[in-house]
Amino acid sequence: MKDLGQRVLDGEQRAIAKMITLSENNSPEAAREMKVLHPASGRAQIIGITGVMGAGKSTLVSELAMEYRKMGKTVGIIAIDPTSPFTGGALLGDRIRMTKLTEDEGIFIRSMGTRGMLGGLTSAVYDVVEIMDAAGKDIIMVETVGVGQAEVDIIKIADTTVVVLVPGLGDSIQAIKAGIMEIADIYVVNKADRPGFDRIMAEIESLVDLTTEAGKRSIPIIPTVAKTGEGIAELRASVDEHLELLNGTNEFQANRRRRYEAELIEIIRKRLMNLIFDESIFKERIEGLIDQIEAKEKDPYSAAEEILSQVLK
Ligand SMILES: Nc1nc2c(ncn2[C@@H]2O[C@H](COP(=O)(O)OP(=O)(O)O)[C@@H](O)[C@H]2O)c(=O)[nH]1
Ligand SMILES: [Mg+2]
Repeated sequence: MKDLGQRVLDGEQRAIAKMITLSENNSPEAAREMKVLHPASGRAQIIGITGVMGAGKSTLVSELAMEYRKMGKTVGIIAIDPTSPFTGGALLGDRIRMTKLTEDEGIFIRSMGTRGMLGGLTSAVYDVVEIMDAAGKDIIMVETVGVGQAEVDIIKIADTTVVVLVPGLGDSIQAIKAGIMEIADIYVVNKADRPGFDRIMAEIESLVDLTTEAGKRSIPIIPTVAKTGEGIAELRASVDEHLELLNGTNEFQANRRRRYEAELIEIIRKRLMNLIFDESIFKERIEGLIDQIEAKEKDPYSAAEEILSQVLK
């Protein structure tokens, strides 16, 4: 039997799934096999899809995946779900909806919870992108729910970020104002079949007009009806156009560098946190320090310095 890493490089679906699970569980085997994958990564085109819950992101991702399959490209999909506070498990909805895609060998889908990183992308997402990339997926789509830090984190790994908006949601413009706007390479106005479509189109158009600097690329706005596949071909063309732009300016390579930077920082952060908070020798020390902080015998900064000086010595 070949090693797991080698089987991932061969694009074996079951090996990819196992590798992702190992990496989510921070297993030492994952760390070993990830080293085998790195030389083969960095080729995939990464598309981030973000927007509020219910905007139709999963539907859009499924349709876009089928569009890329028609062109003979292989696709990896990472759906980042809000974590249930009660079970810590990812919601199953997306996965069920996507089952029609799972019979296709050219598509690999993985749902991940957001557990682990307060509001941010689950830390394993960098590994999962690296795994799918090394496994030879041409396109990797990362779907994330429109709340908080995850949206901002996604630009660290996406070549093209698609922000999905819908009519009839009073909060769409607010969501844009809250920071989604800066990360959009393409706007999609989905549910173009619904009332309020003209209004939101006009809102986004004037927003784009207002924010586009003279002589600069203005962010495309693509209307879609994801449910029927309408506008998907146009979206695909717009994503590819953006990729060409990136390639023309070496931005694609700069994105790889940003992604590896995020991955490196994440690995170090994870290892340090594990070392400090999981090792039993430190656990007792930390409990003792918290007692002292509570009793005002020590302040948190001095306590942190004590722990760090032990780790770094
Ligand atoms: N009317 C209409 N409904 C849509 C459209 N696209 C998706 N939906 C529906 O919107 C709901 C939420 O879709 P989903 O893809 O799960 O949204 P997500 O939470 O953003 O991933 C589902 O019931 C979809 O069938 C569309 O273009 N028009
Ligand atoms: Mg979804």
